Amino acid sequence: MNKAAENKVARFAAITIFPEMFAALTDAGISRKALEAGLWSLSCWNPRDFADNPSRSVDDRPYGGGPGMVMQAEPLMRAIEAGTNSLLNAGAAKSRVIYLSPQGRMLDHAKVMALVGELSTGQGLVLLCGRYEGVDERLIELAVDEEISLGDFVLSGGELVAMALMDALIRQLPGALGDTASVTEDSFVAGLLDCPHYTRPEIFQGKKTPEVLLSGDHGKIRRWRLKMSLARTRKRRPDILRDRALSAEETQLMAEILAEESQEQCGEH
Ligand code: 9WO
Repeated sequence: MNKAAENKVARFAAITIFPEMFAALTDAGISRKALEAGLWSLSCWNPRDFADNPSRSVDDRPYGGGPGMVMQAEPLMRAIEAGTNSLLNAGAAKSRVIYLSPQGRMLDHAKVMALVGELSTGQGLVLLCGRYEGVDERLIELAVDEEISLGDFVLSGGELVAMALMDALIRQLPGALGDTASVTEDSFVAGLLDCPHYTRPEIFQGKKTPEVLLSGDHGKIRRWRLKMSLARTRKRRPDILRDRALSAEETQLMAEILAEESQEQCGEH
């Protein structure tokens, strides 16, 4: 395969003591389809395979005491080097190591698109999945380029976060979704929350589908959806609207929303 064609593959390497977890990504849904289409590749590197003790342990007690165990730097470093080399040998132009941890910068849509851009230039991503109480800090200083968080909570390990990140990236790869419009019209792409969705039956447990969606008037439907997105974002995530400029149409819709809201309040009093 020539270099240009190789660069179309988004290359991942995961550093994990639970490689079998990644079947969730390789064996189901859009990510599976995209894998079968050759849009991405994953190799898993188990630190246990790089341990130098017969029991293949990769953790030890924390210096300074305290509960739990810490992942040792040595087997992790060897696994990261093996993963990095595999990406480069497979045709990646270079690679970066990302550690999934609650200490990282929070992932958002802009970051997802930036990483998709890096992958499309042929840069591989090595995803370091921690376990136990964490990873020896010196390994992070020496081998990790960036820490990424999904939010302010703690899981049992970084694998589910690595998979969530990969899923967010894979669905943005050109050709990953059957309907490419559904990627661009997605939640957050317009910088707003998604609008509500309805499908058959028209009435479910007495609750009707909004009339406008049955009207066939596509201009009206588009405006209604945008208005619902604005109203939802205002109600649930006002922080998003504070950071985002509104178009002329959005400003007009927002005025309608505010007018309807103050009318409702009058009715309550
Ligand atoms: C476990 C623990 C147990 C007792 C006291 C303190 C403790 N801290 C941790 C901990 O942070 N464990 C982490 C598990 C170590 C790194 C991998 N793990 C992880 C990553 N859990 N949650 C994430 C994560 C990553 C990105 N975004 C959200 C959560």
